[in-house]
Amino acid sequence: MPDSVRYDVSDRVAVVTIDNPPVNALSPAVWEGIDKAVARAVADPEADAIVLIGAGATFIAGADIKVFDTLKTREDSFTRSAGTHALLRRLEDASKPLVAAIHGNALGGGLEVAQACHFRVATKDAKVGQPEVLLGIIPGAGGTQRLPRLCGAKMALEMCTDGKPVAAPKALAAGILDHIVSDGLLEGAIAFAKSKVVAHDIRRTRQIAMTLANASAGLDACAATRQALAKTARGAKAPFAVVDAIEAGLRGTFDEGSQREREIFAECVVSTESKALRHLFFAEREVAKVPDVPKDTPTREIKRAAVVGAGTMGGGIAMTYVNAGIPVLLKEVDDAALQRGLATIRKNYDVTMSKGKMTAEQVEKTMALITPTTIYDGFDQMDIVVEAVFENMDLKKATFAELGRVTRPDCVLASNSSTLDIDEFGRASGRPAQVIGHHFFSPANVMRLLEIVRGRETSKEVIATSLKLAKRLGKVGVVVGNCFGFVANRMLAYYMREAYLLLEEGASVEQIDRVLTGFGLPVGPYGMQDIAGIDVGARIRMYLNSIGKTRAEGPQSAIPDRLFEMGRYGQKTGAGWYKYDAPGSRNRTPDPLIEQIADEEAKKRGITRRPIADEEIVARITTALANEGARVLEDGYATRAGDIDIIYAYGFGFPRHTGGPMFYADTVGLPTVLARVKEYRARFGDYWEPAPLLERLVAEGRGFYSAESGAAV
Ligand code: 3H9
Repeated sequence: MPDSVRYDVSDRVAVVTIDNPPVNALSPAVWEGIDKAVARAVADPEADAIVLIGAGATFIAGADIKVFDTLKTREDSFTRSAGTHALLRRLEDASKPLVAAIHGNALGGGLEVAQACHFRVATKDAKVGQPEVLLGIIPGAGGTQRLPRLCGAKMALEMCTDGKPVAAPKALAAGILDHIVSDGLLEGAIAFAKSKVVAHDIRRTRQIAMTLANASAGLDACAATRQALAKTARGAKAPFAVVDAIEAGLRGTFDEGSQREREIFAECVVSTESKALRHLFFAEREVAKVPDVPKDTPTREIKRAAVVGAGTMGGGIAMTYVNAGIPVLLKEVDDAALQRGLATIRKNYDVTMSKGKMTAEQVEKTMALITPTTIYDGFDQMDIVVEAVFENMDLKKATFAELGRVTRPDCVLASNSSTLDIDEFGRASGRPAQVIGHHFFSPANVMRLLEIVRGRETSKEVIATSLKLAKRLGKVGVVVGNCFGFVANRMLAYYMREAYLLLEEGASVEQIDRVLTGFGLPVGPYGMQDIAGIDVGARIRMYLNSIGKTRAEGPQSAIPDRLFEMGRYGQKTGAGWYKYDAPGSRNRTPDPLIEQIADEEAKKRGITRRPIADEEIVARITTALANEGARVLEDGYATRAGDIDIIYAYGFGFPRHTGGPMFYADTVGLPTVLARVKEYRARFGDYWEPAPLLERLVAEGRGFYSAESGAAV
């Protein structure tokens, strides 16, 4: 038997322990070990029942995701899944009560193994889930057939399409679990197993009858789920595939449903969507590893924080800290600004409360962690200060100079700047080693990305502290270099340049937004600007003009500045790229005025506007991102292509099923991407210049990730 599965007998119960750190993933050896151990227990005269338990902090977190890379074709995957299905059937057919004892997580294949056991007991804080959809696949070890038999199709559909884990008490009420053990999981599981021996009780999930009424309600739930997914899962296939598999089990027998599950799983696991999502899973774990910042770098504990500026960003950042239980001193210049900021925070919490996500008591407790102030008293007690004043170099430098005076020497001084030079803040503070960028994305209390910008002199301790803090704040921290716009906004400038030029050339605001949301973005570039504020970009352009720079090479469209001059800042003023019912309203309609302005600007630049195909919009925008991403990588401002993909997935909602802009470029094929850059150069001008890294990779037959660039999308 492999080392990863142990066999013992305790009190006439065979205990099969899975010990495959860190998360007891089901590697081929673990599958085999479980199979052999259960067979041994069935044959063991010393054992009357069997308990399956995980060593360490968890039960089983699912199949070993890396193993999916070895499945090259649909046929291969289909054939191999027959083995898994047969193995689980052998477990289920065990002639002695078989009990899964769950702590930590039973996810994916882990929950499917538990479903094939006769009973499931768990600790109160355990979680169970079918997160396969988040990896672009469906449960492939019987989960689409057994789970609906345990908890009903409606809940199974929910769990399998949103992928979110369910807490043990809820799982118990739903019938997924049979018992919650208060103390001593193993002892409790053994006692439970013995009670089943006495009662001669064995329950095989696949034999739970699916009544006509249940099947019919289940089919209704399938139809409703498909309808809901059409809005929430645009562009993704796996969520729909999982509904198909569950539906097959409602229409046919367990065996027919299982056969369909295998076919669908085999299709999904070799899809680009699944490869992209698996890539993001590992990329998200890689970002925490910064090559020159060793794992054992000392970090500072953050017990108290101050936020300077209570505007939209400052308020959201303060909420992020107090939500994580870290008290915040919130500073503004005067009482009026402070009260405005606090009122917005209160309003946000009221919305959360109205959705039932927080109780009134929780809101009061959280709000009480914010201490408003207009002076710097108490800043000498802070472990970190986050500066979130207006995006203005002089103002920020003055703030950092003050922070250098009022804080302790070991206090981390973070800036929420979205573009400006962190090193200038470092110099102004007199403590450059302590200064770092913490670029939050709006709304700061919601968006998961934290761009951690290291300055030339930022200490490794401050970087390691920031990464640890990001996790505590519930963010995905990605360390980037200090260039204008850092990684997220530097690349975004090229995305926006193309969006503006496409408009001048003949596409409409609605077409561009429609095409890009169809591609999977939550909001198109124009809708996004109307939310963020057209004035924000305009002020950055003005600052850049004043220092003789532009954000992205190429023609600078005058249209956004014309809107700015007209006071059309977006949703907040009731007009921007769209018209809104009223200032602050989200109800928008297209505005013919934009077309008129686009016509005028096109004429000025000698462009004859033309119909633009949807495909050209996607190709121009994604090519601009990949080409600039290659430059960012070559210049060393991002550590890995995966870091860029994570930044775009979490900062801008770049569709996860594409794997991010760099992975997407690989799936399109870098030769195609390079050919497009060259074509655009010929059509539009030299500002479309291939990134040297892109040219080199193509010459070497490689992609950003692999030697397999050129796979079909
Ligand atoms: C599946 O089960 C399909 C089935 O239907 C069967 C079909 C036949 N495999 O996240 P962490 C690694 S699909 C391989 O930092 P946490 C991870 O990369 C699977 N590796 O810890 C990391 O490695 P490193 C369905 C895995 O405490 C280390 O473990 N299951 C796997 O923050 C620690 O991970 C899922 O989708 C895996 N399955 O969170 C669950 N899981 O240290 C995926 C983790 O080298 N896992 N690793 O960077 C999770 O959601 C989280 O890891 C978990 C722990 C919540 C378990």
